[in-house]
Amino acid sequence: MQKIQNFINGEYVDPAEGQYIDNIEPGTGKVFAQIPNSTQEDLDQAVEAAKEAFSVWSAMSVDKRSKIMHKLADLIEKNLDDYALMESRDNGKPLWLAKAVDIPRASTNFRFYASAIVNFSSEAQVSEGFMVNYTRRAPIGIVGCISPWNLPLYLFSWKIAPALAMGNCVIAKPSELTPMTAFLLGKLANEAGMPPGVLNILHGEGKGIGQAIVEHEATKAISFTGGTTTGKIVGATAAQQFKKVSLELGGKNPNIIFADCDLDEAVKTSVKSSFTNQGEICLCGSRILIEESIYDEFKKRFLEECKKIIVGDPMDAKSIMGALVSSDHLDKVDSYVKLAQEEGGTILHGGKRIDKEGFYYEPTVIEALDANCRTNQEEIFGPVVTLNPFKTEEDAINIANSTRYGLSCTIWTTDLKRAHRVSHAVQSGIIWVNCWLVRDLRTPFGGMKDSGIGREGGNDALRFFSEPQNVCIKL
Ligand code: TXE
Repeated sequence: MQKIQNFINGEYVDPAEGQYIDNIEPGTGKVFAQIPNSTQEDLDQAVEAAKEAFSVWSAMSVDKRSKIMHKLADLIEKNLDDYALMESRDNGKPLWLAKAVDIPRASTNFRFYASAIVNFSSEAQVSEGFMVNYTRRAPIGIVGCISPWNLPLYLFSWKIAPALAMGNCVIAKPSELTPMTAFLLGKLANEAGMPPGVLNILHGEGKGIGQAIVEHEATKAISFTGGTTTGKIVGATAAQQFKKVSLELGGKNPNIIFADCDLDEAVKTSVKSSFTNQGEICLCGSRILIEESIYDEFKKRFLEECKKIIVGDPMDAKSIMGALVSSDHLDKVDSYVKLAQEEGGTILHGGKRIDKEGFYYEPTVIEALDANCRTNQEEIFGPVVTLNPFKTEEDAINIANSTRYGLSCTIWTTDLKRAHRVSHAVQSGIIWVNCWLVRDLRTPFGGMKDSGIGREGGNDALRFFSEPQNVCIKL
């Protein structure tokens, strides 16, 4: 069985206290690897390495840093098949999805920030005849990047790429449920020519090494993606030392279908926004709100499409959905489906575990729930959606805004004015009109309300990972 290691100062090393935890393959339910359960000593070694490396990396020309990151992007592309296989075995997602989305996007993240840093310029304000101000943006130093299990390398690289591009050294921790592709990345960072200590990757539990990274006085900024409950702890811990913090948390996203929409497109894309990656994407539209006049028609067509979804072995090209990430998560999803029934919901499709080894669950559609019940308010983060009729545009907006979350929203309409009106009224950081999950990496990414603070993406991320200093010159 494979035993993976931490990556510190450009070398793969065993955890100082020799503790390991099992990593389970969701597709089979069997132990697949052992991962370090890192401790303070491992973190201290990573901090020492990062401190040493910072003077080299931050002083390196932007062009040179950019070239190393482009090389890393090339290497990920070259290793696409191996990486996709690991990601799929580690997470339970279909192999085709890891190949088509997760790994290419990880490479794009490095490529995007390798280019973005070359084009990033300081702001200047000129008060004619009086003064000139310019804002210098310096790297912060050592930063902590903590990522979740649903899109392992995609979200890991989404954080570390801007941090590295800006000239920071990184101590990163992938989720203990999905450590494999982050583990492999160390080797490629070396091959790309990244100096030792610039990128350090520690594995282990969130409450242990994750919390220690946030608490360590050497980490000056924390970028975290994960659950809202954990985000609260991370935010509170970071606040004690006035650290910069970016929190990308959960969602309970509305998918609003107006009667004037292109129904074919709305149905087709709603199936994707409900069940892609087993519904384990923070941007999935888990509450489908449908205008009353087309409710029956939408429901009929949506259910017909749901019946075509094949759930199965992640390695099988025919599987549209694979396994959920863990046995605990499977229990959580199942408990919400039971709760929905207690709350008066009717299961229109699915609603059960699939009787085979591994953590498989049917795509599940539920109706006849109150907008304020727990099933419609709490994040399930699995293949479960609710169908909810609405009467007027105002109703749709009120229901959309009724949860504590505000991450993303999809609106289906052919009325241009309504598209703008509803977009502006919905409290979500990301709005998609007549599409879903379409991303331009230059745009600000993140949520309102309990979905987090701060924005990732484009120059927002480069600003987050830098310390602004205003220089004023009197003319
Ligand atoms: O995530 P956690 P979990 C949601 C989803 C899911 C729930 C819990 O609803 O069911 O969160 O999932 C690390 N200090 N999302 O428990 O705990 C942890 O090791 C520092 C939405 O798996 O938030 C992992 O690396 N770090 C989400 C990362 O935080 C800590 C994606 C995320 O784990 C820590 C995942 C601590 N005290 C879950 N405790 C999204 N927004 O995409 C844990 N960690």
